[in-house]
Amino acid sequence: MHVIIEQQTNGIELIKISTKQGKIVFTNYAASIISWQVDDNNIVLGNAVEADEFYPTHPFFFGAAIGRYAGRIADGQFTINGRAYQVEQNDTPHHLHGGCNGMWQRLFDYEVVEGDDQVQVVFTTQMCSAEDDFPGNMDVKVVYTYDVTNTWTIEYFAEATADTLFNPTNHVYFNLNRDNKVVDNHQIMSDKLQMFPLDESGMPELETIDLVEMFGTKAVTLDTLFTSTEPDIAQQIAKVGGLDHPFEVAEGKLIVSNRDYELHVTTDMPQMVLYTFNTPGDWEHQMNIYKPHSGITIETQSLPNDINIFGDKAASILRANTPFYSKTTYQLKVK
Ligand code: G6D
Repeated sequence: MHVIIEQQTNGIELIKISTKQGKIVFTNYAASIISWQVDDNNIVLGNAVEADEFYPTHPFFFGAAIGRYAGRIADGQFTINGRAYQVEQNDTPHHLHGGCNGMWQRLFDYEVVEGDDQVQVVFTTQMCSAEDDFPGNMDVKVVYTYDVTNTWTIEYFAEATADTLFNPTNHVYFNLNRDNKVVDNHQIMSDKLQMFPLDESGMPELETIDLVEMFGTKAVTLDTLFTSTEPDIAQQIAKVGGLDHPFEVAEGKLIVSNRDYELHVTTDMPQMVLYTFNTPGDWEHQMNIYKPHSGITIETQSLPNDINIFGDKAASILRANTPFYSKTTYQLKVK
């Protein structure tokens, strides 16, 4: 294992880790993953060359740690212990991904811990109620481990001073294709593929669509979804131009694959949002080289807006002075 730190401007540092087969690059900006090359194929979207210009500017959450809350909260409003809170409506009229003072917009402190078969990067930051209007201040630690089995592990640790919400994720976009063509050829596979439809306001509804039953297979190609004439699916795909939907999979395990690779995702979070980068045109910038479906995110998290759906039973509630822990792994296997 080999680690190099590269300093760019704006306080941005790149942490470049390499093994015989793989190279992964993280940055202290939003504790982001910037690139992940296995056999010289980069499987994540990002920009290592101009990271210092790119990351503080783009609006797509590339590879960023997201928090306090991944996904939308309807109208930015929620109630905990009978008290109503209003957080930033940065995705009018909703709250999205922790708002403009969220984890995706800050420089983290970090420490590198080198072992024989793995390297860990321990990122830390503090979230303050005065900055983002969520209740309580919170210490957050995000630990990335990269090892010789081509596995990237994310562990989240947090503790808050008041009852609050915490629903972290990572917004990495994958594209397993060597030629970087769109991800429509990627397959999603699990014993259970339950898709949560979105209502008119973009919030998940609880009557899930069972894709395994609908398509009679545990491995569904994205193109099959995008061109499906099943009314329930066609309507959902048309609504957002692809996938931007929560899924529940069997035992938190999902495999995303193309002809050459299998990405094995394992999580202890209850759901995951699959987003196929449907509207990259929203950013007019010379560094925007993306087209719709250039990548797919697998955002392991609890259901967006869960606090307004399940109330006191929402998985995203974190009680005061109670440690939070969650783990997600992405392992790349060459076929
Ligand atoms: C997210 O779910 C959201 C999308 O709707 C948004 O457009 C994207 O981040 C940038 O995953």
